[in-house]
Amino acid sequence: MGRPQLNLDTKPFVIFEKKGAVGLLTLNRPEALNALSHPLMDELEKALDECAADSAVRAVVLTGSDKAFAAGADISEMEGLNAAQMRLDPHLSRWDKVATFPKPTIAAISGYALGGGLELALACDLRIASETAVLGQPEILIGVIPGAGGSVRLARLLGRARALEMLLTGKRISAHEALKLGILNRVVPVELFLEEALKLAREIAAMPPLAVAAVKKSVLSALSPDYPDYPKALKLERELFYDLFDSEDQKEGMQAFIQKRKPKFKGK
Ligand code: DAK
Repeated sequence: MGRPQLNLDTKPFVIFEKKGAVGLLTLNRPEALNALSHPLMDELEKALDECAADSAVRAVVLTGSDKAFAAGADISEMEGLNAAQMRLDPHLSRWDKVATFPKPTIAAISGYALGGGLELALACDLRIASETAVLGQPEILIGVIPGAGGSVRLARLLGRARALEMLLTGKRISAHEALKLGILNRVVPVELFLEEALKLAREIAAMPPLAVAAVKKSVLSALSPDYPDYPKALKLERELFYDLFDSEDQKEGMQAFIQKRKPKFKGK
């Protein structure tokens, strides 16, 4: 693995601030466009645990910088691993923590939300974006597929044709396209995206907590009868994702990214 397992920097990779009843979590790894490394996700997990345990926190806003919400999982940490190693890596279950978080979560997105970054936003309950946001699941361009729910959640949100177009081309889409597709709740000018998300979070945080929890539980369970195979689908996606780490194309795709060159795929 290319990157250290600990945050050896003095700055936190996740800044946790309490804004009244709202927990604001800001991803803070600007030099790598908030790529979701092990140390960053460790800190995110810890901050989420604190928010879950603190009854004064009634809603959570997850954000990045104007330039990047998050450009994906950290490719340099994954590129050399095989499928067995990926399966053993506890890092990858952290996305589930956001998806199953007991309090309402809002992603405030600006700039890049790609790969695992978009999956993190899709794991949140609501999504507010700036006009400059760029969303996509580019995993196919580096020889893999989404592994943290992207293909399953987009299929549910967008339907077969539109999800497959995004996933099979790896194409990035604008905030306005994403709004039209139903991925986002709303799009606002860049200087307002965080304030808009905090405003919505404050509104929800002011609602009765038990009712908020009940609404969230009810909506999540209301979706499941329509998708009886949802957990199975997530499991299948993850297995397919892991298997790709035994392919030459995954090595080539990720090495090419790191060496800043075009990959040559062989279908092997
Ligand atoms: N990983 C590592 N480093 C990254 C990165 C990433 N995903 N994205 C950007 N960086 C780093 C770049 O390497 C560069 O570092 P230096 O060269 O300066 O050291 C720095 O951030 C700035 O990036 P660029 O120089 O590339 O900046 P540009 O403005 O030219 O381009 C870009 C921005 C976002 C278009 C480009 O950086 C890019 O294409 N990034 C990669 C996007 C991508 O492919 N993302 C998907 C990664 S795969 C799972 C959970 C999650 C996942 C899988 C499984 N389970 C639970 C099973 C997720 C997988 C992924 O996300």
